[in-house]
Amino acid sequence: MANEKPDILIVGAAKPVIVEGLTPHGTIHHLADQQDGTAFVAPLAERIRGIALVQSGRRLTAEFMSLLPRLEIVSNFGVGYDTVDAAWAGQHGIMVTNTPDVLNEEVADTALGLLLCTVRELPQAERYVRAGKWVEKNYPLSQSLRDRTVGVVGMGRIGKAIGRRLEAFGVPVVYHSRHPQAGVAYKYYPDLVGMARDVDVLMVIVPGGAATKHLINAEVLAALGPNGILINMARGSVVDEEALIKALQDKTILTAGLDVFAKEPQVPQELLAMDHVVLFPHLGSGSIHTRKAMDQLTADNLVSWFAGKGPITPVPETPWPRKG
Ligand code: 8YV
Repeated sequence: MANEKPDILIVGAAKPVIVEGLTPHGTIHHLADQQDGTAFVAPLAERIRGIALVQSGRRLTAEFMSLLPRLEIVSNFGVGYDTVDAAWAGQHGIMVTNTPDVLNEEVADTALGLLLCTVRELPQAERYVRAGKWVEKNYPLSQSLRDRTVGVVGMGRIGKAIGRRLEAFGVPVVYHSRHPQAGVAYKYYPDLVGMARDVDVLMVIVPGGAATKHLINAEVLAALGPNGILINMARGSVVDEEALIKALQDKTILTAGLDVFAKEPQVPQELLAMDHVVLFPHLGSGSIHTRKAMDQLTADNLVSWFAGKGPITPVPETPWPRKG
């Protein structure tokens, strides 16, 4: 069976680069979000050896993966893989890959865009012009980046790319992460509340998942204070959204720029009602250029695996070569 063409399941969006990349190398099945996953895989369960998880509303749980006894690899579209129970996969010999690096610069660009939009009220000013209000009077003066220090929460690959941009903007940067990062000269805060107290902007760019759930809570927001701005480029789960709404309503913090939300694509009515917050539809990596690179890497991980060459970008829970 060594040369058998693998059966590969695409869960979520059947994007052309992924379908075309995989088709010569496997038999492709497509599970769309609206279909019943358990019923769909039942007749295929003994055959499926690979999964591409692509911008899906579905999570790959232990329960779902255990329906597929021959599953070898899950290739996740996106650097964030809170969508896959990678710890369970690792314990059961299933490889998990993601799409790191190819999106670093794009997400960092968007982070700076969101920061500037929020601080300088650029979307509101644009709406002002379109509403014909400029002819009546000038748009009011905004806040500035010039008198602010940014505390980056999470100094991974994208955090570093954001830091480089902020440096070029002449904005002081400090950071918080679980451990100090080698080769990073910015001041390190082991304590997030302590950092929030010292800065005027929190830029959140940590992975999602249980370890960071509600990391940004009422206490952190209170420490950020009435001049503080929260920018979330990470995952909705990282911010306690209820606490954030309350902090914005009570003016505990000044404002927020959000690319991600707890229950996407639903955005709480309370946030929609606030004109001073800036809301993006999770578009951090969403350019044609970068999404194509992510699509390609999603497919290439599977192609490489089934060619016997191992994964290209395994996640830390499923190291390669395998340990022990
Ligand atoms: C994607 C992302 O938009 O890579 C990530 O982790 O958040 C984004 O680049 C997302 O994965 C799409 O589902």
